[in-house]
Amino acid sequence: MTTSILLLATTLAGVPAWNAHTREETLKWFLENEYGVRPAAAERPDVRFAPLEPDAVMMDGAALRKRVTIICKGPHGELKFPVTAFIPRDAKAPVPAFLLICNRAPDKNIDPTRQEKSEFWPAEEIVRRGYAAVAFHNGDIAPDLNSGCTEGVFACYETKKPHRRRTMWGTLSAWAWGASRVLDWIETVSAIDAHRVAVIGHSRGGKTALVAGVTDPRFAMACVNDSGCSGAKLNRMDLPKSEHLADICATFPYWFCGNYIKLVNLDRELPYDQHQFLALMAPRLVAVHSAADDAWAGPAGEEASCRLARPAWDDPSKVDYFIRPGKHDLNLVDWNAYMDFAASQGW
Ligand code: GTR
Repeated sequence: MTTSILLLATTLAGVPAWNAHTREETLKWFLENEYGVRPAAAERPDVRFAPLEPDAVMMDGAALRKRVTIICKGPHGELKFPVTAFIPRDAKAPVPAFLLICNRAPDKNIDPTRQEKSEFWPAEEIVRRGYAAVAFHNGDIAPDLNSGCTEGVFACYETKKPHRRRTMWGTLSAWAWGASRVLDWIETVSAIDAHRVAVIGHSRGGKTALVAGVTDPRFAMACVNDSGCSGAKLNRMDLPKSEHLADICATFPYWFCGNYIKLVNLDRELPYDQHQFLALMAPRLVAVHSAADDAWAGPAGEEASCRLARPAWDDPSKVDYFIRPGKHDLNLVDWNAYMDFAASQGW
């Protein structure tokens, strides 16, 4: 016991306080050095919604399915992407919603027909518990490829240049931007309470859910699942089997802005650490989940990050940390825990 406390104290030596800088300075640093800065036109987008199919009663009468196309017009082009929502039909008042950023095959995981069901998006169970289940596919916003920064939403808001600006938004920021456009639509749906929308994602989607929550204060909750490096995980805690900045920048440099590469191998000397990004969710709700066998994501680093960020909230119960047995995944155990947390907060 004493040894483990000592070990923890040594590994976490030098972690900056969550409030080492002002909120504005902290956000600016994370945008300019990690996730990138969106162009002004993308922050004030021209958005329209068009029905994709007529509304349909589904799930044996329990849900109304809405499908829309979200259309965003940028200075250089137009982006259109589909969204599916299942809304409980028996609610007396507008319901809270969980908005999934789906980073897995959409036909298998967010099937609007419900012929294919997956624990990654247990829409029937979400509806049964009284929440709207909303989902879109990250690849419809920008492809998960190193060439992606010239396609999708980037092609609408950026001119094609041979080199990316050092602070140009990466794909995590682009996918998070997509979640905000879905929230624009949710604000027009009277059956959903737009003041109680949780943005949720797994792994790269979990990092994205955190970026979405931090950059869009309209999200009342962020559910950050197995997000690991550049998500909830603290960089300072050196967990040998976990992903480091050198790994993530070698494989997925385009998820970030160009400046991030400069921080490779500085995991333990950075002026900021991820708990300070997490703390930018305050005073809103945040739930961070880990899986015990997910060494690559570094569960201990995700837990420590929550512990160090928690003082940013007057009410520490608004930061939930949960770890379940098993591997890297988003499954029904996670969903039930996210929904239990939402219910515990009166949702
Ligand atoms: C891994 C990556 C992680 C995580 C994961 C995923 O390969 O190194 O950071 O994002 O992919 O999204 O499945």
